[in-house]
Amino acid sequence: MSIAEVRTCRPADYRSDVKPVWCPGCGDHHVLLSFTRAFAELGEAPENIAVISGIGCSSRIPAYTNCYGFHGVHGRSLALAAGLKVTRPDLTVIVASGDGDGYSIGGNHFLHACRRNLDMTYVVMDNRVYGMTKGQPSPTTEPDFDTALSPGGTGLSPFHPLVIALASGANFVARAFSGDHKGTASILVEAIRHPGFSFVEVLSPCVTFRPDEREWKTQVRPAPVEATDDPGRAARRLMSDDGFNIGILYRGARRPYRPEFGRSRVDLNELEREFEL
Ligand SMILES: Cc1ncc(C[n+]2csc(CCOP(=O)(O)OP(=O)(O)O)c2C)c(N)n1
Ligand code: SF4
Repeated sequence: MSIAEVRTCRPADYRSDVKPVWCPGCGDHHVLLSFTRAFAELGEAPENIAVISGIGCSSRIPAYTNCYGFHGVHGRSLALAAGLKVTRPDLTVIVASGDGDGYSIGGNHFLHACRRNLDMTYVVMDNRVYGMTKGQPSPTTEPDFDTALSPGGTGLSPFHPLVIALASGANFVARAFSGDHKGTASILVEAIRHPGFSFVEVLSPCVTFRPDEREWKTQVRPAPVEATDDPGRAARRLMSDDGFNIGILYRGARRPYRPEFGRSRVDLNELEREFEL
């Protein structure tokens, strides 16, 4: 888009008039602020951006922006977004999800979206719990999460989204913290600008069902190392960190999937006629 077409550049210009219904203190309020800050910094007009989501508290985010939005069905945001990006490659496509939506029911789409490497940005607001449905453990919940819904803890190893993204072919991998909304906005700007499938995990506390996550603000820290273009090195770093290093971890150079790769070279009407009895 040319500079002449840039019409808005204040974060408030990207907000809709719908008031968020998130609990007071929910990290997702800050993620919304980071979205609008990032859009303003990019100078992209709202009608050139599409925010696509599934279902969950985090997935309410499209309604709170004035960009194009689609609040889809649980776990299917990436499939929806892929269809949109293939059809409208000119749009900036941002996909918003939660750890339940994106890693459980949507887990298979996650793998293949990384592999497919369409030029879009996937933001997962990870609160390590199913917030909207009142606190069930999610794929990223710690094994000792001991509640009435998971007595004695789950005893299950948490899913490692960043390592899985790297192994599956994501072209940009980063971790952010919602409380650092300026830092999150900068990471989002880089993720959106980076060609191919960019994955940003945002640690976003659920203060209602995980009040312990209020402590995250004392646990997060800038990653002690620069981003690498070596997925193996990035994966080794991730396997040895405690999940609280914030920053861009990996910038890859894989060529994004271009929609024209899949375009049929045959005339479909002709093909249909061939099969007519
Ligand atoms: C097919 C289907 N299964 C289950 C649900 C119920 N459901 C709605 S939101 C949700 C969990 C959302 O958790 P997460 O993605 O972590 O988002 P959060 O609410 O924590 O932001 C579930 C299981 C649904 N809406 N549709
Ligand atoms: S239930 Fe948790 S995730 Fe949902 S709005 Fe409240 S604090 Fe946020």
